[in-house]
Amino acid sequence: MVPLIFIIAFSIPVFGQVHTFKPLPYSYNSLEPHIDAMTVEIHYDRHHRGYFNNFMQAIKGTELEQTSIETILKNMSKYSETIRNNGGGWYNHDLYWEIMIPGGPSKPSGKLLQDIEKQFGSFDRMIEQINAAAMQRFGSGWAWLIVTYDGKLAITSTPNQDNPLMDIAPLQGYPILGIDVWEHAYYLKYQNRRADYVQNFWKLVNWSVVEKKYLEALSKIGK
Ligand code: MN3
Repeated sequence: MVPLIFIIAFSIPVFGQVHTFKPLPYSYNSLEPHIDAMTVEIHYDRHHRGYFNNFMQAIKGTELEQTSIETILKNMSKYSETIRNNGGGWYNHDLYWEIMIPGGPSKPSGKLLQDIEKQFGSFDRMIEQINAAAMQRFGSGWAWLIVTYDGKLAITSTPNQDNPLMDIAPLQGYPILGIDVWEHAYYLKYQNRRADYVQNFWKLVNWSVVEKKYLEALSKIGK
């Protein structure tokens, strides 16, 4: 019989792991024909995994190994460029894959739909504004639908692997949907045609996941 104290001591490195690289929630070809299998494979297994590994390397031996990624992002002005780029890259892609789970409703419903209509006039007008943010982002970055800390839906865009949780972002809040507009997200299939990729992205969004994230964000800010 192994004493309990040893079980606990040897379990900590596994169960105490704050940061983990999540499996892709579907197969590489699940987003076809809108996003091709090779793009998903390279994007997830090279780019996304690379951000995670570089982030883990950058925080090795520091207290950030035990700090949630959300807390790290919210205090990003204190940390290095390497942690900013790779911590952001890891977090952003987790959200990106999660909201594209195939087979969900193609439009929001319930409170999210009501609040979209209140904030933007209609669902279609919100999509137009997010598309504009995605198209206007020069070079690499992201377009976002967020919940600001006063509980409003808003659209914003960030360069590189920044995101709206970072205290250096121009408009801050909880991201509930993000479009990756780095060329690595679309170039194999769409080449320079970012607009076509962005249009097709909407065919993949699972709005029940976005709605769940919306309600979680509201509860985090006490709304
Ligand atoms: Mn990417």
